[in-house]
Amino acid sequence: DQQRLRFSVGGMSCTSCVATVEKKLRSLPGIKTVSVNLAGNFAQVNFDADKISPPEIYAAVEQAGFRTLAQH
Ligand code: 9UX
Repeated sequence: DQQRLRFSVGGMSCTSCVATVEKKLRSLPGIKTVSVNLAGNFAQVNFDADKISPPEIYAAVEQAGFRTLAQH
């Protein structure tokens, strides 16, 4: 099933940071759409829950050097 996930991303201070986060997210299996908001410090993805989970998505962004926090 496709699901939407929105989460805070800490440590993005420029458009290059945004590009890094977007590239990382797009490289993951099961990610369908990616939107990263610099001013709002958040990211939103649509993903296939059969292929990837939110903790795996957060871990990938953190491996790229940013902090994540789940949003409700
Ligand atoms: Mo440029 Mo963004 O060094 O943290 S990539 S500020």
